[in-house]
Amino acid sequence: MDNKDLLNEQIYDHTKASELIRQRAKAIGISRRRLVQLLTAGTSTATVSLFSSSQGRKIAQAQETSAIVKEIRPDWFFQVKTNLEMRWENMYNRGYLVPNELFFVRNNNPTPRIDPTNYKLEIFGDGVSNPRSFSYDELLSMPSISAIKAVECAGNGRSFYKNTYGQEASGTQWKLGGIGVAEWTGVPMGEVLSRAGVKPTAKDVMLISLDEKKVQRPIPIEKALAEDTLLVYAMNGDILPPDHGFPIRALVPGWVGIANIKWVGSIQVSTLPLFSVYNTEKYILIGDDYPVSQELQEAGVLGEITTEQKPKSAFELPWEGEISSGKRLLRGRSWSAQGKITQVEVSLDNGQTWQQARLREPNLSQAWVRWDIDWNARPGNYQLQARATDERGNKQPASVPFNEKGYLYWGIVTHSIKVVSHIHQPHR
Ligand SMILES: Nc1nc2c(c(=O)[nH]1)N[C@H]1C(S)=C(S)[C@@H](COP(=O)(O)O)O[C@H]1N2
Ligand SMILES: [Mo]
Repeated sequence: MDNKDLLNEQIYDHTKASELIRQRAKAIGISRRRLVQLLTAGTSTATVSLFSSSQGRKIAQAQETSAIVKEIRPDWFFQVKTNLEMRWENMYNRGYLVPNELFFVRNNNPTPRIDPTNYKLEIFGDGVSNPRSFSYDELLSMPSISAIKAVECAGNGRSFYKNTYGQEASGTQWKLGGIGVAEWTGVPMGEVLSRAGVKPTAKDVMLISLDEKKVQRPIPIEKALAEDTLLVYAMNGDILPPDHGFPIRALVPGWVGIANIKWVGSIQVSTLPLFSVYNTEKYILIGDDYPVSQELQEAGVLGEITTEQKPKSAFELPWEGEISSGKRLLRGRSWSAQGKITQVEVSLDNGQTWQQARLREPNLSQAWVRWDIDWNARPGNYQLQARATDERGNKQPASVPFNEKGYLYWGIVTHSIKVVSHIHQPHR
């Protein structure tokens, strides 16, 4: 395989799955062939249990009160446990970037409070010849770049599986606010790794967090050394806020949200494949309509591992409630991890008729595009829809087949809105 291929998340995940099987088979002292025989002879439940012991693992529920540092205004966010979903209507009055205070938060554990004066980023493992650590000040003094990129949760849009199939996928029931775009400033990860003497034989890089459960997930060395993979210390021109990973988080552009590890405390560089539950048990597409490739099937893996996100669209409107009648710009945004958005169509009548939306600059790859149409909104009930196409030709479909964990929903979403006659309000 060409190493360039490993920049593609899906190819990397396939590679990982085969490696995992070989490793597990070896660990329990049976040949890979025998393992495959055992697995294919068993029921599918047996296959699941090899890869998903998550039923047995009960993640302690974090105290809802102290889990998040930023102000949790109910008009800014929907809160689900330790997560904050952005309310899209607030983006109507904003620019391209999501301000830090409005940016969604996806926390498996409470936000840790880290003192930057004691902070050390540890680089270790057999893939570096000069294992060493970096202080916060050292990182800040290194060459840095800024990149405008989206971070999107793999489960963004999950609740629409229920709307479509009447069956709830497990996990946080995000509508479409599990995404944000920011300008991230940081040191290229490759710069840090090269100062630690990264070896040409290095294969995988594990980003390990300082949070309570030490959330960690590997990326291939190829992605770690990519020019826009960053160790971030600033967000939209401010010091990185605690909930978004202060003092240092990873930015892994285009890959699912979980790749962007927050509060990074150490980085293991290995010449051998590395694994974590975040790419072997979670983030897997399981369902009747998600046939497993021959390769994975032979390896005994029950589902494809989640891959790059496809296009989605959201209106800058509240999900419930009313708007007043009159001429307005109906606005929204569309995005795809697979490239720029090339076209957005909008329907005011539940998909019967469509019109082209105007795309507004900038339209950045792995971020999003703002768009609008003129709308003379008359009183009544509307079923708004938007469908985007990206430069790879992915066009949002009417629906997306169900998968148990509810990942990667990119179907067209119906946004009901009631327009009421405009009542003149005196100036306050
Ligand atoms: N240490 C750590 N990093 C993490 C997470 C986490 O729970 N712990 N959540 C991940 C997930 S699932 C997502 S979608 C993004 C969300 O980034 P944000 O909270 O800055 O919006 O962070 C990722 N990084
Ligand atoms: Mo996520």
